Amino acid sequence: MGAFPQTMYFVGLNEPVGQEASLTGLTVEGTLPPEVRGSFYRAVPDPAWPPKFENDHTLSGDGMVSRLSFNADGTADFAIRFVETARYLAEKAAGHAKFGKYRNPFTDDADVQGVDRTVANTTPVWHAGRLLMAKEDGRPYRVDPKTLETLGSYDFGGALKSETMTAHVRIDPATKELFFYGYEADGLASTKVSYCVVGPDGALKSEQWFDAPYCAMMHDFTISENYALFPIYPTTADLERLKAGGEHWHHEQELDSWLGVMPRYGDVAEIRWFKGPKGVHSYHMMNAWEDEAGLLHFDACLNSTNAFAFIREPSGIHLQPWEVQGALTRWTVDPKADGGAVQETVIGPPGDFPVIPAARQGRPYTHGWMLTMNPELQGPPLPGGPVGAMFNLLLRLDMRGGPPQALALPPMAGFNEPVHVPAADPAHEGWLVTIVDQQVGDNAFVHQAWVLDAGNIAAGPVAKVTIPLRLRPQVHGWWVPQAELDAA
Ligand code: V55
Ligand code: FE
Repeated sequence: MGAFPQTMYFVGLNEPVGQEASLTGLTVEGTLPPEVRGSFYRAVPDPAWPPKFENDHTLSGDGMVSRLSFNADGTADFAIRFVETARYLAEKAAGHAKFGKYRNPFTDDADVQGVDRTVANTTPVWHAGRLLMAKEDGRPYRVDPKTLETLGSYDFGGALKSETMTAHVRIDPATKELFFYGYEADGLASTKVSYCVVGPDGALKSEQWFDAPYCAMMHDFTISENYALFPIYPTTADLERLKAGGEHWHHEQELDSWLGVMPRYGDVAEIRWFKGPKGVHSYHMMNAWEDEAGLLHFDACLNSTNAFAFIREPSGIHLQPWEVQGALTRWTVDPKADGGAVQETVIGPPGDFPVIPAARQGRPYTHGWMLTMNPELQGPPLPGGPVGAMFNLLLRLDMRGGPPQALALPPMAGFNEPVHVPAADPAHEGWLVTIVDQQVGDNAFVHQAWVLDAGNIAAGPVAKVTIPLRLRPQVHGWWVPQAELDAA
């Protein structure tokens, strides 16, 4: 078979690695806070084989699950393995790619028609003692949290009807319930969306289906204490286009966005649709919460269009990356109203990968962290990731309006999405753990895990671990405290 395409999705930091590894006893430099004991799981797309199509991109990469464990003796372990999906195994048996374009099974080899084609590459989700590797186009794969061995496709013990579960779930900090949804729940380009609640014991308690206003890429959603909120942005799928061998997604700049709101334990028939601006798009929401007056606030990293060039370009939207406008944006609605328009307020800078403490999920919150591009950087950002440049500024935002705090990286270095680790003292904001990639020479990279004081990120890392391997950029991560791993 051929080589990987020499496009930005497969060169430099994005060059496929495909190397499974297990390292123990790595040195932790600095002072590791005692609370940072457990495992940081990461989902890393990494195509095992050169793609069938030259225009392939990051999101099709086979999922690898990675674990960075902080041990009792002050050392760290690192491991990474492929998720052995049905697709990965079929291509491994053949010795080359058999599945075609991103989310277009009509472009697959005839002999793999009907084989589960998800790549489980987006988020490691930990709930009720199970680790699931999720991607929005299919059901998750369960993996062993210790060995990272693949245990198979997961359907909640046969209970789940939906063919999909997205990679963005929400866990209520009080009830420990898992809230999730799946779009294109009964097939390609369908408007059917499943909405599910899983008990703290891991049992699927409810699954309801509703129709979205149109078939949209519903990458993330939110819950508040009393509501479930489903944003719809106009990145849309079309079955005829797929049958003709086209792209799964086109962005439609002239189509309305929507926010669907329902009581989180209610009936999907109660969903009220609030209208947002035309053409906007968000991958990730920071939080949703209710104020004392009963208004519902929905805080998202909103952009003027889809952030991914490989979605914009086939849609006829030709923009340079810096022409995409963005801001952390609040949509406020009265959940008791019968619909209407969202009230929009800019509350923060452009960027993505918002993080809050798990304990503030769905509640009013005082601080959030996110990644952005440093407007003052005197040198190039590090090329990599699905957008083409890695974020190089970490921000701590004061949601009450105080000034932000920032940690900047030098040119040719980038942050992956941090995870938040709570501190024992509730007055302490906890810790962030993030992988920092730095280019140090011609196709030479250093990858380190940094542990930061979440309340004082500007001080830089309190501890660092160098991972002596080539690492591809992650998508999302998850922190699992050691006590939860021991109990599972
Ligand atoms: C995203 C990532 C995906 C995907 C759809 O980051 C959207 C957004 C890694 O896979 O399939
Ligand atoms: Fe995501």
